[in-house]
Amino acid sequence: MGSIDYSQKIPNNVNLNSDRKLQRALENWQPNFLDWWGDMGPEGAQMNDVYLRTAISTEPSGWANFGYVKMPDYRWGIFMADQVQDRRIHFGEHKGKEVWQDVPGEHRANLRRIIVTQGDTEPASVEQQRLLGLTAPSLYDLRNLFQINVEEGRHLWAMVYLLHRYFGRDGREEADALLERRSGQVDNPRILGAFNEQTPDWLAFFMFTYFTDRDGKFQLNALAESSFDPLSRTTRFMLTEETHHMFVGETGVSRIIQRTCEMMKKHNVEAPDQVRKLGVIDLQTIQRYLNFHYSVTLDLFGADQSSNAAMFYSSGLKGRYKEGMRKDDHELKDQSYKILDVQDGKLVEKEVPMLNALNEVLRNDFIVDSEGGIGRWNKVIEAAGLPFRLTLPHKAFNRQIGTLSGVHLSPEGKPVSESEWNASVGEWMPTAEDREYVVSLMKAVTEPGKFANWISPPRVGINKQPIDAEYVRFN
Ligand code: BYC
Ligand code: FE
Ligand code: FE
Repeated sequence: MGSIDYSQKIPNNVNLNSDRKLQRALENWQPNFLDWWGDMGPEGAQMNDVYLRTAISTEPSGWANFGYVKMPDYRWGIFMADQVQDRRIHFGEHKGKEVWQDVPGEHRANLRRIIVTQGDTEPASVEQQRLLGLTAPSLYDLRNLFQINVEEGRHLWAMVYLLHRYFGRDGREEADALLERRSGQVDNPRILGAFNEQTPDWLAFFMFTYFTDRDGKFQLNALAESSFDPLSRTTRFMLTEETHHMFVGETGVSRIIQRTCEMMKKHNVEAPDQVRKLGVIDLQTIQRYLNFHYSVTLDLFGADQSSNAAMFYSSGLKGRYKEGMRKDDHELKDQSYKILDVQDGKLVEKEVPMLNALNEVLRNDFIVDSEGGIGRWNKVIEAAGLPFRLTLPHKAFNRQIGTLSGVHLSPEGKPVSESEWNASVGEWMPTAEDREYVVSLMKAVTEPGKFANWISPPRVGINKQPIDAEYVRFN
């Protein structure tokens, strides 16, 4: 078990050739996916040889193989983690029963909706990142971008397989629609807010992969608990790939900070306009980007009180982060949870039934996890002997979804009026001028081992290759 059959048109470890009808349906979807990739995938560099990892097995030890691939030839496939023998439902109303190998009729619409929402984010992120290859600060970074892009494409395959295999005709229609929506398009946008924002520069890309891919980590972990076993197995394998995406984000931001601090020390300057004269990104702008990406990502967890969330949990469709390690009854019926509410423009705590607050529970787990990287980024600034510190803004800052969308708050959490907000928003969130400045730095560096002025080299290369390896070969 675990190994992947690459002799087939669609690589897979799900015995696809034992179901001819399904195989044909997916082989019909495949050229549409490739057309979408051609239109909306990375711009400009599709025919280059890229040093990519490809999954060869779903075993945690040695699951990937590295080699040069042209992106359109990447072997996108369908990979599931091995089935766990005698796996039981371990939360919600069906606790203790066997997990489902098929979709129970009464949960069909909700499961489809969860899978479609998850699936929609994957191509959306590729669309958001499609121009970044034209301005990569090094071949190392270019390769990492492309690695993430092909894997998000594979995550789309993972959800499309579930739709085709378990949801019949409406599943196939949803799979087609996943290739039709477009990030940021007014008529037919992607489903969730953050996936319709632009990712116009590499600072935005690294913030996105640090924060928004981390929403992926938490949502996938919650889905890995699902009683619908194929969803659990699929998402468990996706999580293996996700780790690298967040690594790219964390180290990318860290390397930008490191370079900025180096130049600040060398030239003994601290004021943002002077820092910019050195061709690096001032720490204040980094903080504003952080505020933006963090707050739009918090919105991805949904409303703080959600009857959907309660129903997803009670019926066993979606668990909590690390459900199995929590010491409670895993039904949560009589429990309550404190959330923030807005009263007369002020924030107050409010106790609500925990089942209805499960989006908030997951959001809080995400917040704790996000803090780790901020601490590590601050260590870089501290080591340079500079007083500046990055912080996560208040949870209610710049929110558009849920109760907290009803209040204006400073990043520190102070309620402000609409006019105060308008007067200060340029200090708190990236301005058009900030973005223009950052974009002005974005010039492709294509010589192996060379890095743009505004970012430090990484500490190590990919897969034990040297930092100056030719990670992308231009043809
Ligand atoms: N933008 O009751 P609520 C990833 C809608 S990222 C726009 O709270 P629910 C990745 C909501 O649809 C992981 N609309 O909803 C990362 C609902 O609409 P209706 C993605 C939003 O269902 C980087 C209404 O507001 N996976 O993998 O409890 C690169 C009421 O909301 C938003 C998942 O999200 C928003 N931000 O919670 C690549 C997992 N938020 O019904 C990939 C699957 C909410 O009133 N999804 N709405 O029309 C879910 O579990 C849930 O759908 C959500 C929303 C947690 C997202
Ligand atoms: Fe993904
Ligand atoms: Fe990802």
